[in-house]
Amino acid sequence: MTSTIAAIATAHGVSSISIIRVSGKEALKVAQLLSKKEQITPRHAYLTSLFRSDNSLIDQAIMIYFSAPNSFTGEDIVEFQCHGGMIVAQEILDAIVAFGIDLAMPGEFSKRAFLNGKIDLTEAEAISKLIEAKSVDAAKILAKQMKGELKTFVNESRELLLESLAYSEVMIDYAEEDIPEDIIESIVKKLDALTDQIQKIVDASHRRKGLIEGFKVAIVGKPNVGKSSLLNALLSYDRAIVSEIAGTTRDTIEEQIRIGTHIIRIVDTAGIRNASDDIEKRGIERSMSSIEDADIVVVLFDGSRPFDEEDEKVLSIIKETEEKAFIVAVNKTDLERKLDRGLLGNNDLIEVSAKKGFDLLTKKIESLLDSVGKDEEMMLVTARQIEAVTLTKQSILDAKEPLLSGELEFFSYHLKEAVKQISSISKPYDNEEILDKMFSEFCLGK
Ligand SMILES: Nc1nc2c(ncn2[C@@H]2O[C@H](COP(=O)(O)OP(=O)(O)OP(=O)(O)O)[C@@H](O)[C@H]2O)c(=O)[nH]1
Ligand SMILES: [Mg+2]
Repeated sequence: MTSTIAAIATAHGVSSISIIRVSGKEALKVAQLLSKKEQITPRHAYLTSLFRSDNSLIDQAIMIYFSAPNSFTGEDIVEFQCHGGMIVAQEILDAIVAFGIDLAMPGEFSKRAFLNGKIDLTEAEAISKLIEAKSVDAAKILAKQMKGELKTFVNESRELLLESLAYSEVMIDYAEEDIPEDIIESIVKKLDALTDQIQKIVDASHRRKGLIEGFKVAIVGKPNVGKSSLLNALLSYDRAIVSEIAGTTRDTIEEQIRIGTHIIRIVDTAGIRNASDDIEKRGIERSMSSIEDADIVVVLFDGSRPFDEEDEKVLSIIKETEEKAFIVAVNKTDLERKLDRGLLGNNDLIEVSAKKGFDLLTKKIESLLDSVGKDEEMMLVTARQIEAVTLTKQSILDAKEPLLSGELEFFSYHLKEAVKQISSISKPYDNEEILDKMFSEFCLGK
């Protein structure tokens, strides 16, 4: 028998209310013991006092009972909305545990919802990622996934594979007959379309990963151009040390800020130059890997100094790293201009001053980020989902060769693999271990 579990479902810290969730057979009894109410009607919000087992008062709270199977987990659930803060919710949870109820593991409520058929894995993962989402665009995409968009794609792909499989199985039974050319052609066409679609979804999901995890924006340039000053200005506080000495920043500094509807990670880096100092060299190595890791690189130049060899070096690095989104910005525009912009190539230049203003830069970053999330097309939101469709695609490709050479047993074998892989997105085939791993990444009380 599964135990009854309880957890605080809201974040710790100061808040106006906190929610405690109890799920399982004993949930109703917990509600009765805590509130001292005999009759509790499902889906009715009770304003009630809650008591410890020694009858002392804990808090006044809203209590709602959802009877199985009409609840998130499919089990009996009781939720208490109590006063917020660090203490009350913990006191209520302690009282519940004192009645012999278990503490929930992270993601255990969602796992029960899955096991009881209330949600499939794509919906569970969408819920979990929605909590982490770093942009409004991601929230929109995930809301659609929660409503079953990915589930529908999985079902339709599966149908298509099963149709081809069924045809092949029938033909195996009539081994002496040749398969009509046009039928093979139409199967190949359908399978090609599916693998193309899968590849597009995988590519888009990689490109748009930052919508959920937060895009990374790195500020790079030679020493002393004002990278750390710009970081501080973006954050509105003095996070990084700024000085007129070149080579001040030795290590990368990463912080979160909100730009438009996105929460991004902004990285200040050590100035790139031919350093002789060992520590500075290591810092510069980190600057180079920040360029690799970043979704957008802001390449900063100092407008108050003439273009020099160090600027040249920074420019050559951008040229080597193709397919990255770069923004070329000229800083210190509040000072007299000494930089010959013609030397910066054909790049669009954004003028900023860490001291006087940098609106054009934040607008440019915002528009680049918006363009990534603009079309709310479907995306895969976990490594597990990406792996499953990639394996599906591989199995379909493996199936093509034997189909063309008339080896239908092999074709069927690979197609069955593909069906198994695509189905695993909604329901994994070798259950328990995958489920435990997946749900353990969810947050507590979810
Ligand atoms: N007038 C003016 N001075 C600036 C501006 N931005 C930065 N500075 C000055 O330029 C100097 C270098 O600034 P930093 O922010 O430390 O430069 P950095 O690029 O981080 O330098 P490293 O960490 O050495 O690579 C400091 O004296 C800043 O006060 C600006 O927009 N206008
Ligand atoms: Mg610096």
